[in-house]
Amino acid sequence: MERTLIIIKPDAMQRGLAGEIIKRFEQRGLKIIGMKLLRLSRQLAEKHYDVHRERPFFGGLVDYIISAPVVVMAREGSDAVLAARATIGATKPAEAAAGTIRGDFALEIGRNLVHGSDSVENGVIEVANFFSADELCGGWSRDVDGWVFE
Ligand code: IDP
Ligand code: MG
Repeated sequence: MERTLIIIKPDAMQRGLAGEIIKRFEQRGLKIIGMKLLRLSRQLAEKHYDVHRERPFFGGLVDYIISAPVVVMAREGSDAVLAARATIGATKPAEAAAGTIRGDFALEIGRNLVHGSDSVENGVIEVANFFSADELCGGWSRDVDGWVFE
């Protein structure tokens, strides 16, 4: 079962878009197994974006992601990574399709509202970086009528 880490970034929080973004994932049918509000430490932000450490925008990216509280969500399901990325839209918001979160609400690459894990492998790693096991809530599933709680 795939997992993906979603971060509602500081620009989305500042613009009051957290509810809109959560709504879109909920509508999409991605099962939520963890959600919390937190302010990232610099250490966690640098670990999260480690793959971009050598890029010129790294420092600004880390400063930005720690600049305000963010909502982090763990979502689970088959194809969760691909489905979440499709709901989020292209990294460069100008290229993001209308109907995606970035395509509907963003234009600046440095202010693209939301993070989603980019691979199945990274989804598992990123969820583990942000959530302890006892913060994750399984025990529910989906049938044709919607969510079923065991
Ligand atoms: P992603 O968020 O769509 O996975 P990545 O390429 O992993 O995109 O980049 C991580 C984040 O770094 C982006 O979401 C964006 O906020 C920021 N970023 C990426 N490229 C640039 C850039 O060229 N200038 C400024 N910020 C960038
Ligand atoms: Mg990425």
